[in-house]
Amino acid sequence: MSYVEEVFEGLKKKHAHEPEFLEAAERVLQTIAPAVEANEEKFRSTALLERLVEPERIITFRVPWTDDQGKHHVNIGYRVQFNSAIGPYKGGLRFHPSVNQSILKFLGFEQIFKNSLTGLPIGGGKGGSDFDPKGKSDAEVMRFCQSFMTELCKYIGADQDVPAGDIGVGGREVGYLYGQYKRIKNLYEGVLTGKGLSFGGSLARPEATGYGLVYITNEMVKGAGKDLKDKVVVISGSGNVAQYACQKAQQLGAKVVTVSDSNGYVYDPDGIKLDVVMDIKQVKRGRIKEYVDAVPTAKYVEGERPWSVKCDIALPCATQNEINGADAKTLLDNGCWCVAEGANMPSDADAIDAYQAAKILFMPAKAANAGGVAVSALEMSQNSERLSWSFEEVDGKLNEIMTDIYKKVAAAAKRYGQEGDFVTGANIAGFEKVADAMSAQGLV
Ligand code: NDP
Ligand code: 2IT
Repeated sequence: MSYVEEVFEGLKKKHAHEPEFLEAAERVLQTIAPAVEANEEKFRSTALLERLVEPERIITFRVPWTDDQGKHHVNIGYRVQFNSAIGPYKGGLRFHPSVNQSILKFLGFEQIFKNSLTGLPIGGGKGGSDFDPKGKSDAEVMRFCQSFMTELCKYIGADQDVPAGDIGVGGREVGYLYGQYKRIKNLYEGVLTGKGLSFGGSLARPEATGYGLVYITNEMVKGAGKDLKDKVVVISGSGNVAQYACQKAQQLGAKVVTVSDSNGYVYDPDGIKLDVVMDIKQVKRGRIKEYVDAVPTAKYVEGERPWSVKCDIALPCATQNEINGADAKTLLDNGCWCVAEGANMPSDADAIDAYQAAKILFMPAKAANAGGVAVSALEMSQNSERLSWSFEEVDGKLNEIMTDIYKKVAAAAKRYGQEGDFVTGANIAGFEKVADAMSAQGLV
């Protein structure tokens, strides 16, 4: 058995009850195999892969809070501090009822390689809670965030672990979390990113993931001798990533025809009106079906995802495993020739097999959505030097970083004889830097 297979077999035995984590680990281990084989002796003798797949630390805690009726509730809070070889743990917090240790380990594991690809000094982590912010009042969300941070603050810090947003955690939540951290620790430091502009946030952080996704998609499309002008784009989700992916795609001349949420999708053949989406999601905190109230010519399809809509480019921006093999086949049958992942692990293994068999352009999440965490790292830099950069400066750096990631990923794929296979390219390019740092730092 190869070293990579051995490590994966061991992982399956230890963590049989963590399907999402095993799925992410298997895919990474499989694709980095050629890079591991090139250094097998050294990696095996230092148990490098065994260390890579085991988090440095997982913190789990209870989060008690009271609702507006005075009823008491308890949720579970987590922080997975996966790998600090190249910098402080860095990664978002997810508040969603589906959150469990397996999902956070998969996200934390992916984050290691994503953060490495940005070229910035950030390690990998992820956290969150099974708390459901949907339908909760502001006061309830605030009390929950305060309780969550009362425990989490013991384990994080500007040079230790810097959380940010993810599903269910946006500017409002980051604000409440930051306030409570400062109150308890009496420290005004950049311990969270995605902060408001009045207290140390970075311009262009809200836009960063969606913009970055479109910047790298544009590079990949240009690499194939095409452009985004007039291309039909299907987007899933209608949250932070989806909204700004839609905005940048439209600015580059593409026509975005769908957005969705967990209840269904909207198809607007004339092009999605982003101001309507933003009003529903950012102001009213409503459901995407309300779109058709404002735009009666659009269609709302309840209970389905948008993958049956004919498109050139698909940008999944909602959640993991939202495109399965059958969905991928539908996309391909309808002529889709490019998929780039705004969400983390939105395509399942069958879907990726289908894209690769059809040889379409495919950029996996850890490269495609790295713009968010990259600008988070730029927010950390601004906080350290106690300065704020202009929107143009941050956005310009984001564009450079995404272009650089595209080049790195394409070059690594080519180096291992897999030209155009950006899955292999992203995993190997991300892995190499982390492996180098881990090797240099000894058995820790
Ligand atoms: P938001 O909470 O802002 O939006 C999430 C969107 O996805 C909502 O439209 C939500 O619908 C939908 N969604 C969530 N869960 C499900 C589900 N189980 N089934 C169907 N739809 C679902 O989150 P973000 O936009 O920040 O995150 C979206 C994705 O992007 C996630 O995979 C996240 O990990 C990833 N990501 C986010 C980054 C960031 O900077 N925010 C950076 C890199 C990746 P509903 O309201 O109905 O739940
Ligand atoms: O998945 C991700 O990269 C994020 N949710 C953003 C993490 C961050 O620290 O900005």
